[in-house]
Amino acid sequence: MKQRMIILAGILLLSSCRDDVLPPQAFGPVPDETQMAWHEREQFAFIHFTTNTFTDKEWGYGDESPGIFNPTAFDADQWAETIRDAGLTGIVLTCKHHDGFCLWPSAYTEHSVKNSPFLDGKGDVVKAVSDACRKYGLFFGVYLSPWDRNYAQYAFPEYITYFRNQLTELLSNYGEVSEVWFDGANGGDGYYGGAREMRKIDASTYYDWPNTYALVRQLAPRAVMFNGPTIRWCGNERGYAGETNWNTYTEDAPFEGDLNKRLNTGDEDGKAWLPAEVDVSIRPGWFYHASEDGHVKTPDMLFKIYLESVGRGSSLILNLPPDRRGLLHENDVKALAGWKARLNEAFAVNLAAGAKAKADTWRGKSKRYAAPNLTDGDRETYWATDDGVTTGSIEINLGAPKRVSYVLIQEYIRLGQRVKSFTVEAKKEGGWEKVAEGTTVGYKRILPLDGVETSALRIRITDAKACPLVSNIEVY
Ligand code: FUL
Repeated sequence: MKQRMIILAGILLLSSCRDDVLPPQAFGPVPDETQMAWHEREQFAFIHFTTNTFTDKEWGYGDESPGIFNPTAFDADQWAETIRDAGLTGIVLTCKHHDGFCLWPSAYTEHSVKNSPFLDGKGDVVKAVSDACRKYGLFFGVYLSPWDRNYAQYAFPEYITYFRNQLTELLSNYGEVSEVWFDGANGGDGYYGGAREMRKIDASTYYDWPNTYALVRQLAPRAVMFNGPTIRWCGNERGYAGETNWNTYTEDAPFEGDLNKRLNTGDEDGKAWLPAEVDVSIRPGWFYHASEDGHVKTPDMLFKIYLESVGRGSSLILNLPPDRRGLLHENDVKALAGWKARLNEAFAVNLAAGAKAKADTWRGKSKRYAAPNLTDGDRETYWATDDGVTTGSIEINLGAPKRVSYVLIQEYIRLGQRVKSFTVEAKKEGGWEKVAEGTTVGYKRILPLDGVETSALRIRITDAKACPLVSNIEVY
């Protein structure tokens, strides 16, 4: 009898483990590995530093003497340490802004640090910053302005070779580069080797971008390209992604209307995975101006930016402009520390970690796609529904009544972005009460809940482009 029981239990166990449920197929465009790594970097620093720092300008004309570039207490370690401590994951440095001045001793121009008093012309800001990034565990990225107001041949074919030579220097001599930032600005007039004139180019043809992108792919295969083929601009410089934010976009679709708004929300049925990066400065300007020392964004303002960028499925690039000493200013350092404290406080204890999760439906009734995957802390496991099922309801049991201020949801975007709308409900005496709702989710969505008291939350996916795949739910 006992033996029969054991055999029966064995058969039952085997049949419950037998799992021939097919995994969901990718739906629409999906991120490649470089884009996936970019999503996971979440928030990072931008550094704007050049002769503008010393002329008090935002856009140098290109006739600035390299002699004015002279930071007196330059310390890239101070930047990197501050940035790491603020929870930022890397630095993208303006190696050359529109004025054409190079922060590294480029072999192709005299307009660089090599002709400045900084370290007697022996300095290399790009090297110092890339070294500091490695030392503090940060990724390193380069901004190389396509528009160059110093170079005599700008607007002529020769400049394209010059631009690529400089890109080659940056991508060959400073270790791994994870992001290349191609600014879209093209103002027209400039010094241009003394010509001092207006030069117009057709940005869509002049730069021969496909070949430059190929060069980046060859020299820095793991780098994403901002305002290029892998990352799009979010359409504003005020620090927010669209409340609806699709990672998909069709670059060459005929379009009339508000392009910046479209960049902000993406295209629901876009042909390519082209997620939006949110660029914003901690100060009103991109470069340091002493007159803006009193206008550094507060921790609360930065926190709001975080919720509306990273919290809407984008990555945030927060600009921190070093001052004339070559240091991040005390006010900026303080604001960053305050912001980090604010983040630590808001997201201190994940009330959903290991919490019981159940769903009204899951793929093939297989354990592999069941609700416990949502709270297991493993981003490679996910809850999924059957093909053709585009709604579903998930319940997270918090054990006891808790005060909840944020719900964080992540889609398993490796197989495409799917969720179109969802609601969050809190369990109340009389039943479920809707406390928040959203449209897209994407890599990460954070919804503020206003401190609701509840012992359980229900997340209902109310519409999706294909069967939803959700990898993670956190509750704070
Ligand atoms: C803009 C530039 O013109 C600004 O100076 C700054 O670099 C910003 C990030 O992008 O297009």
